[in-house]
Amino acid sequence: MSTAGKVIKCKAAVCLEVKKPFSIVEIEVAPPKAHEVRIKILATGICRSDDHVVSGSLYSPLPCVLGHEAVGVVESVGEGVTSVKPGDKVIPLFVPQCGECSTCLNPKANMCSQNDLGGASGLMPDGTSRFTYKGKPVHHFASTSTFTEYTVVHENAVAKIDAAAPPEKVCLIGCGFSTGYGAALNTAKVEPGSTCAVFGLGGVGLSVVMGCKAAGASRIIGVDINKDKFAKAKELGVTDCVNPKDFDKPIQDVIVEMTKGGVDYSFEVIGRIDTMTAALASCQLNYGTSVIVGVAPSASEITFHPMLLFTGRTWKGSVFGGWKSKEAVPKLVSDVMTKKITLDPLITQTLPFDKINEGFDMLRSGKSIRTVLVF
Ligand code: COD
Ligand code: ZN
Repeated sequence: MSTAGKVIKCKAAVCLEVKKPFSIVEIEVAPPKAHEVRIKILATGICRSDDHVVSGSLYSPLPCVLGHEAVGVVESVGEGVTSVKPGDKVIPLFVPQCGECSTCLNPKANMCSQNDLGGASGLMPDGTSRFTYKGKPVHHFASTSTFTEYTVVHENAVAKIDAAAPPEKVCLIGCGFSTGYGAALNTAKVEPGSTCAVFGLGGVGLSVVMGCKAAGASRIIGVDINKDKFAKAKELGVTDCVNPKDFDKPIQDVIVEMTKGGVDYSFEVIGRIDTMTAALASCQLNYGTSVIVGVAPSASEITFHPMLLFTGRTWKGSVFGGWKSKEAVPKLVSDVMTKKITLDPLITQTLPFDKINEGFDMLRSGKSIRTVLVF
């Protein structure tokens, strides 16, 4: 029996309060309104950004259905939707691509004005929610909300992908992999033969490493305080691993010494302001470029010596790897299908959706790279 046009009751992991485990409860998911798409989620990855909301360091209104890295199948579409239809395999997009705003019309930009990051409203673009729990509205998250059997997204926040793509793998294209890989290729534009330093060797940092390698970097320095991250990092292309805990001087001084002046490109993939300035100071004066990929806690502000920039370094940020989401995501999935990209090393666990709290515990303990939840 078709569910189109009807409210769907389904299971979701709702974040009711910060610093508390997810509550696995039954919610109601309203049908998609005009230009919206209701999606049955097949697989969703656990990303550190979701945990930043749970820990309270990143603000998003609660109660909320978190999750933003997923693959699903379109269940039904609202009036006027043309780019996807029921039955299509899709990836929700936490950075939408409306195709019409000044960002979308600029070939150098990807932060579409329709995004709900930063000053998060936790609502659909029309200012309402499609989720209800115990008769009260539940917020959306980052235009996506994937820790649920069914979600609703705006048409601008969903991309159709190859029907044959394995959901439990290509869900990483929805965030972690693309964010890191694109930071190296699109934002830094790493050149063959260059030297790079990647601060933080989690799922996103390792994807930066893969991007640096794909771009032909000849030396990639991996920086992490958890030495257990080093073996996999080396497998993926890191040439030198450094643990700041092993030195009694600032890590930037260690890197500048190792490289006789600093790296060409550095990346901060942790989300801490001290490592952001350390990454900047680790790159060459005159031409070094440092890219911020991590999101620092909502309330933080950075101070740094202006001389670091005056002497010629460039400091940039990268959201979703600089990719224009709706057009790039299907291509990245094709690259997985043709084995140009391999995601397997990034996935350390696949768990049933009900074990979401266990998956988050593994991320917090530093034991997992990416945990994928399947429905
Ligand atoms: N020095 C060196 N390494 C450190 C330090 C430190 N002081 N502190 C932690 N680390 C290491 C950890 O041991 C870990 O290996 C790594 O840093 C961080 O990895 P994870 O697994 O915790 O996180 P990822 O890779 O899943 O995500 C990292 C991000 C920085 C990308 C994430 O935290 C974030 O800020 N995401 C927001 C970016 C974004 O685009 N958000 C939108 C949707 S994701
Ligand atoms: Zn993410």
